[in-house]
Amino acid sequence: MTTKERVLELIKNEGGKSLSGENIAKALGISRTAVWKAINALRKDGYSISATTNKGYSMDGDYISKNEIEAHLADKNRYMITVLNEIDSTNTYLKSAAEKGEKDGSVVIAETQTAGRGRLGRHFYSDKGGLYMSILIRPDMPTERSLFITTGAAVAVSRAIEKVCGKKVGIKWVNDIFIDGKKVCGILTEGASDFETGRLQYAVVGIGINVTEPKGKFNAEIADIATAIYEKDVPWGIKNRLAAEVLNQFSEIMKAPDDKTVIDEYRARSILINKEVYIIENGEMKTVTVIDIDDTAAIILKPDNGEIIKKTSGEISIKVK
Ligand code: BTX
Repeated sequence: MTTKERVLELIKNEGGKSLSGENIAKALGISRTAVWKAINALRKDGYSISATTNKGYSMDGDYISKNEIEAHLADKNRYMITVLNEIDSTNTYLKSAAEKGEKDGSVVIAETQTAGRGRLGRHFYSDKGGLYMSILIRPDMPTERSLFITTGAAVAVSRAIEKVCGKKVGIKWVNDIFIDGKKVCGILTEGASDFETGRLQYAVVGIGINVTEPKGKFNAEIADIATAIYEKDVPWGIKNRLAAEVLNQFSEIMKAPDDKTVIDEYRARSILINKEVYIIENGEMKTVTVIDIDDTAAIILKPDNGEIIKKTSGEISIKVK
């Protein structure tokens, strides 16, 4: 084990409590400068280690580590991962990299975002406690099928949360994951298309998961509609296993994202089918009953006193009643 790995072990073993530089140095028989160098190297690796005067170094159990994510990947060669402490938006970052030629499989994960984005210019609150990741893919796919990337990502995140965290989740058409009636994850897929061929140039799939509630609680704007996977007893290092499983599931699904089995799973996880909801279309709100989601991921609705209609995600937003 290197000095860096031994320092990491000691800090992790404290389970979030602080350990002084002096005690680390004594335990490992190294100088305090060597401890300090190891801490800096660990921070460069993406570990979020806090330093408190007179107390020492500590790490929260929900830390994010590139090495640990990679250790849980099924295919070690599929993704190139970058972990950042803070960024405006992982989607903005990766889109700009994609425009400059960044490769398929590049992944950016951040502890916090200062300007996390949702659909239609909406804000996505991204305090510490969440997992904010974007995946750059360059699939050979006609642009009109790109919605299947979002539905595929929703199925991947659902499977990952269930498998790693043991929580039952549902999908709210088209891009949200819910636990117990509240939003725990949002997905934003952005991309560029080649107009001549009508095929996708790239897509950036942004996934924001509330793993724990932020320390200062959710912002008042979302306090009633948002939830986190864990209220307490957060398993140590959970974000790394969760991020890796999302990536594992996503690469499996992306082999054929419009495959009937994926859409069937998406539909089976829907929390809207047979429910009365509000739809918002051109600023107007109506009550409708959701009948089904079809194989193109369009939603089939029955308005009060109206004929059955079909809508795509670009046309309407849905509010759960
Ligand atoms: P959306 O437009 O469907 O949802 C945005 C809405 O969700 C907001 O208007 C607000 O009501 C609610 N909301 C905001 N923040 C949260 C939150 N933390 N938890 C629950 N509800 C919230 C959803 O868009 C797509 C979000 C994608 C976020 C990822 S994070 C990584 C990547 N980078 C980036 O900038 N966006 C994506």
